[in-house]
Amino acid sequence: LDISWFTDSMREGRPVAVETRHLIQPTSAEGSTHTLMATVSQYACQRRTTTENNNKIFTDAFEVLAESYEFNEIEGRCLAFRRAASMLKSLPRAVRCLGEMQDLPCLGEHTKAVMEEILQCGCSFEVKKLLSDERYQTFKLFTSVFGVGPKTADKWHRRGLRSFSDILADRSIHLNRMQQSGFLHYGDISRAVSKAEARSLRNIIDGAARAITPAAILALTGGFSRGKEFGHDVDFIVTTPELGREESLLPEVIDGLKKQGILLYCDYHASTFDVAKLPIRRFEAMDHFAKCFLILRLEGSRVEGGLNSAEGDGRGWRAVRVDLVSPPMDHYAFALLGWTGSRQFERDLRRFAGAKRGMLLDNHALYDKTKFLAAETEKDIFAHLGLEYIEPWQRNA
Ligand code: DCT
Ligand code: MG
Repeated sequence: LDISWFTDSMREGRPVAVETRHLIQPTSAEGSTHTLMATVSQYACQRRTTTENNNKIFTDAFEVLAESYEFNEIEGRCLAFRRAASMLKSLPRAVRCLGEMQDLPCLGEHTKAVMEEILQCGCSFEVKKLLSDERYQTFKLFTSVFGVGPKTADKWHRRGLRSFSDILADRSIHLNRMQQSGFLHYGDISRAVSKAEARSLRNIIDGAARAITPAAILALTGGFSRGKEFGHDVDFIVTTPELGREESLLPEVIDGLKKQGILLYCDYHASTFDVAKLPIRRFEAMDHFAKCFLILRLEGSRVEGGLNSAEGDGRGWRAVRVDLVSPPMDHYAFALLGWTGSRQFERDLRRFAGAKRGMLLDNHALYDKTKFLAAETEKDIFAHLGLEYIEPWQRNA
């Protein structure tokens, strides 16, 4: 996952004021509104969103605006643009005129104004201005480094630094281990990971886990489990049904990768998960399961059709970001649902659970008041929430 969200303090999971309007509107079921296209829910977990985006012209613009608000730590506006983009991605066709916007949920004054401008002029001048803005460009560049979030980017920007060579030449700057690896492998890890590369990594992790225990369970999560062709990393759940064994599994898998000589970077976090401390009422960006953020060396010879490499790169290998998480088996379904994403789908699942059902959902568990609702599969969790099941490939919200 994107490490910069360690510092992400979004108002995730908490209901916002606008929702009360939907609660008291007798004509709209579950916060839905009728439109020319279909019935569109304001919750991503009640929409089916494939990787086919018919409104890219709007959502690309919204992403620039959301990012800019994120850089400036204006969380509410950032989330408003992300939520609007997510809703548009679920539509079966492009929005063609102003009138069609009126009945769609998640659109406010600002988002509608941007869409109107795009419909009329083909682009948004606010977005154009941002794209050529020096501060936006510098933040974009700095946060593209593994281990650099908006706070660090801001610190460097304030010091007058504008390029990678500025940073690397400044002796007063101390890069942490993650950022050092980020710069070292910049070219490789800023290049997209292909599906074939993800498949090859799956075999590698599977082999490493099974060498430790034949009972090991490996599940692909994140963007690739939603059917994306490319990703910025590859996310897996690695665990075992042998009780308590999952605690030591991850360090042993890491050790195995090291012995193969393919471990380029490892940031391991031991489990801080404690059932006695559930439910966690405060939203935390990171769950408590054992996990590690890795950079692995992937040989081209192990990838069907070869590496997604830069042209003329004759090394025969590339560095790839891989995340592994290891929940205990009785929380497996919650971890799987949480790590499958998308980010917006997860946000809305939690928001829906709270606002519509008075329940508490996170990557660890689902609680109805103080009662833990057990689940073996993702389908069980959707059923507990009274939601229609949405397949992973329909969660690209
Ligand atoms: N996640 C989340 N909330 C966040 C960040 C991540 O719930 N703020 C979950 C959803 C996806 C999963 O973790 C993995 O995160 P990423 O790898 O960042 O997302 P992705 O969908 O796999 O995207 P990419 O294809 O770019 O890796
Ligand atoms: Mg990912």
